[in-house]
Amino acid sequence: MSLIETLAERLDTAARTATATPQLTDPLSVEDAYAVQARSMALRYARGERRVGIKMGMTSRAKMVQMGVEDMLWGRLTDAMLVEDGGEIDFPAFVHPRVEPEIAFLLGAPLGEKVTPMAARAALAGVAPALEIIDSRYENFKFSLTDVIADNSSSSAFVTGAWADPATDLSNLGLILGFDGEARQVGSTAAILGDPIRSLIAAARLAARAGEPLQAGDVVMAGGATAAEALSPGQHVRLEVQHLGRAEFRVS
Ligand code: OOG
Ligand code: MG
Repeated sequence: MSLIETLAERLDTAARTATATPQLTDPLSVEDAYAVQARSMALRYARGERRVGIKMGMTSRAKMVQMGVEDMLWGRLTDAMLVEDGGEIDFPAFVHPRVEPEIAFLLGAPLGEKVTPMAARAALAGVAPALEIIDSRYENFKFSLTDVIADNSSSSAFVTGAWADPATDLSNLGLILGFDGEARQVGSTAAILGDPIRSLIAAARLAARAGEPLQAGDVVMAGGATAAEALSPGQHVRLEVQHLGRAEFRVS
């Protein structure tokens, strides 16, 4: 078995069994790390999961500072990661889950490698407040850039609120992430590359270059607008985004 395959299986097993694994010791290029990610996703697809979109990461200063990773990255989302708005996540199914406030885009048309902000907006069918549940498979949630890319950029679950008018200006909307009615993070969508639409444009470019261009029906998660917060059983998590609405879930 090649190194890429061995690492993909190791990370897939860590995710499936909710067991932390040590950081990778083999020196990987960014390209190799994405090859590990693609291979680990192939294992999921072979078990019947379906790719439903992609998530962007490290698109805000707050996330870069919290994780010590400065480069934008991306990962694949599958139908098995989608949690219904108002639904529940099962705490024991995760290693050490955290939640972060995001914006989700729903595409109504494909997007190619080079798109203008106007073309990106025109391709949208909806925008929504969204919560990403990230769960690094590495011990202590510590990783290098290539470690986290290989680990599908910590993707584990996501919740999207009701889809709102895609013409909504997302450049500076206030947001509050709350646990049990108490604010934990307060921020603005402006933290996401100055305007989350830029994250969508980057997603279109990266997905096209990887040979899987964004399609109608795909969901794109723009990346955390604030630092992520650790989850514990029993919590009720709610995100409110100005003019857009809310998204929520419970941790069981
Ligand atoms: C890596 C994933 C980053 C985001 O929104 O920036 C990410 C991590 O922080 O574990 O999802
Ligand atoms: Mg995220």
